[in-house]
Amino acid sequence: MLSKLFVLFGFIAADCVQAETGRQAWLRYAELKGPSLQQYREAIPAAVIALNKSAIAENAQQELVRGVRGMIGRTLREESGIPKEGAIVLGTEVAIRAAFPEWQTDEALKPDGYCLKTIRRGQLRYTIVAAQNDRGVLYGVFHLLDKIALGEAIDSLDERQSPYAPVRWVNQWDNLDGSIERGYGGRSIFWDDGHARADLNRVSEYGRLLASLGINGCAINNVNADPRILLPALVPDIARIADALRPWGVRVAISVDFGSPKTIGGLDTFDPLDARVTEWWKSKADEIYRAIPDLGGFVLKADSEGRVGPSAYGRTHADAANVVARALALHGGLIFYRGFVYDHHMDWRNFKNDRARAAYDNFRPLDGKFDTNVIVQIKNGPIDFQVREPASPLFGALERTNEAIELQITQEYTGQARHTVFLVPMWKATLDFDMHARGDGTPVKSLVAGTISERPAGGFVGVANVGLDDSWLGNQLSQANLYGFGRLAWNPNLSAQRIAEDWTRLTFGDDPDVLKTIAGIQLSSWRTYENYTGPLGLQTLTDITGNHYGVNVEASERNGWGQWHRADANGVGMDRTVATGTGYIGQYRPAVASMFESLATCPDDLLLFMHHVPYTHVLRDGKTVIQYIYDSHYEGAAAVRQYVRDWEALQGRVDEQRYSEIRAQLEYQAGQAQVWRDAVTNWFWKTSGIPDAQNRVGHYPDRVEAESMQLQGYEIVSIVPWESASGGKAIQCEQSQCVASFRYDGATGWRTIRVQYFDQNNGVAHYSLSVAGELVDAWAANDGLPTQKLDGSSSTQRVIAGIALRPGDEIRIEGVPDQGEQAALDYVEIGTDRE
Ligand code: GCW
Repeated sequence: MLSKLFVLFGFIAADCVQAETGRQAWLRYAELKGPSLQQYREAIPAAVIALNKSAIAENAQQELVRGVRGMIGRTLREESGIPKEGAIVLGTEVAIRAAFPEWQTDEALKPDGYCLKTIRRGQLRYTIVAAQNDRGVLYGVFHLLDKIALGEAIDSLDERQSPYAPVRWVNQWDNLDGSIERGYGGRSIFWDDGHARADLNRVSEYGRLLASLGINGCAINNVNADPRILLPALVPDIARIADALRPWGVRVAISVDFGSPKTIGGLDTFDPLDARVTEWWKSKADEIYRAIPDLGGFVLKADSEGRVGPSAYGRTHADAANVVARALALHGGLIFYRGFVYDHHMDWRNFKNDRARAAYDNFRPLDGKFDTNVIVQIKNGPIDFQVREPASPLFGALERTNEAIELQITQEYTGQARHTVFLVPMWKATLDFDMHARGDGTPVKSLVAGTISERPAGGFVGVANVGLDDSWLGNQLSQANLYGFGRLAWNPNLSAQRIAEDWTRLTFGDDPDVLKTIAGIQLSSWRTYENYTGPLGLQTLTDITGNHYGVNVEASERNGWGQWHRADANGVGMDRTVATGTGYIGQYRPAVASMFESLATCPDDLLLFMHHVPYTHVLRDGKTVIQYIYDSHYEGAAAVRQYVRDWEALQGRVDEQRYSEIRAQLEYQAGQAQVWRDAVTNWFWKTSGIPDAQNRVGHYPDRVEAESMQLQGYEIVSIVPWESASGGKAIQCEQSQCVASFRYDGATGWRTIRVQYFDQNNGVAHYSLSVAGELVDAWAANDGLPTQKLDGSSSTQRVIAGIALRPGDEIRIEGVPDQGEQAALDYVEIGTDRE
């Protein structure tokens, strides 16, 4: 008893301390207020019974107790039989039917599906959570708690829910050393220093978040797999992680390296058709399944980006997938074979070459040759998680092969969690896109779920990459992407608005202004980001051979990676037409292909992905391509500035920690959006020679370039790429301290001073700013931006509002470098206050 109480209080105390760090995400169970609290207090029975005994069922019951205690302030009594009072009863359909023979249903639930039903016996009211399996019971409990959190009535329930697809998985690109490839939320929750972490509490917490969304599988290591994952010494580690996730109904999978039979297996080959290799995979699978009988399976990235694969022996992807599949089949395991296969040494001079063709060209000829427990895991678009891509044609081309769509929750090319980009609208655009695979009515979602062709497995995979940070993903608002992925995987017919609103209410509460502002930011954020990073299907104009973060318009050109946009003096865009281009468009079914092939019907949002056009080509809204590029960048940057103002209006209505984290994030994003805006617009101006009709590009009346200031110690440097710094130049300090100053020559008034400086990750430089001899601000360049260079990735903005300026005032910035970080400056802008 004592220990039970201790656990109870420990857990309540821990809850309070951690309450608003973001770690509880959308499962905060914050206390309800006002009349709804009273209603639930009246509606909620006092007892709960779990009819089935299993770790998952136990968790379901505990979760219910926890949620009701948090939201309603009532502690449910755990009973073992149906009491003679109202109660919440949890159980599988079989168990519920035995206890409530009067419960009739015609329609069978699918695996993981559940039903919430109110059954009345005289005066007594029982709230039933019935499911096909234990996992479904857990999902039903989460759904019941969601309803309470969202203020929905629970006294007369009659609801059935079944998942849209059997596969609802996340992948983690975690390395065994604890780093995460493309992870922005801290170090791995799973791994550290070559082994599973000693403390796997965060893994259990993650399992709870996943279960609340109906996610039922998780691959726990990078698809760029370290072959050591298959060493016998790692099996107990995998087993421990599986133990932490199992009570949440989440099956573990591992990513494997196709060369393993040779690298760690002692064979001299990994040829998939060699009998010794077949035997090796079989005994390896047996060994792992002995320790983890419910392992979900393997994920395999082969013949891609330097990974070995079947091509080493002239074998096909089907040969490779099947040799592993057969080893797993005996244990009910699946193999997710990644469709992300392409040549990254393509000759860029050949205008018929096209990376976008690769997935279809590689996999279409193999349709029907994969075993039934193989799932081809296909990225949403044909390139690589760019800010906008068309749906991969491969979705419509495989008729006899299981498919899963791979969506990237972690924001690799979409701002790395430093920019708020809610990806659900983007994912929905693909999921709802009709591939015309069997005439009309075959949207991508139905193809991946196998509902069209009755394929046995398939569904949704999200690359999540959560880490140890309290925010999980590195940005409080980015959590909505994990949430949104789960909701769509369960039901892709939900609207983006519904998902954004549910998430906001669960995560931040019910204040209507908070809801309006956050949902408003989220729902417009993808278009906003696209506007300043790569509109019209240009793809993200980032440093694609480097960190995939800052702006670098030409990084995609003249190399073998194939993310070309082919912008030159005369025009822009990849010609992927059948008539004159790479023929990529011909990979779609005729109805889709003809829509993309014709300039008259190709959507403007994908125009430059499909066609090469002159800058003067006129879009549907009457603008030329070049003017659209200018305007969209100004609109995008202005929209983020507005997000900051909108957010600031919420001060005091959102808890302090998350309020200030999000304010800082949005303010940073506003500065970066301006860097992108200026870089891309200047690059296209210089390249096309066509000026901005509104005369904004290249004209910055509020700006004082650092290189034109009075410099003491600072020296002028050229920045590469030139477009990532204003005027192509910046100043840097190679001494112990330097000064840059100038005299303000504008009108008297309250002003906001914006200092554009560089924050590399190789030191912590310090800056101070004084006005007319008075120190008004000092700051450290201590952000962990992903570069050591002076470029668009490190360029960042300090905003100093509320400064009274008079003509002739000296504005003086002092920079103190640190360990190679040179306290560099790009420019200062002086605007009217709060501009
Ligand atoms: O988007 C690219 C990433 C790689 C990743 C690869 C893939 C895990 O830049 O980091 O590798 O895709 O999806 O395999």
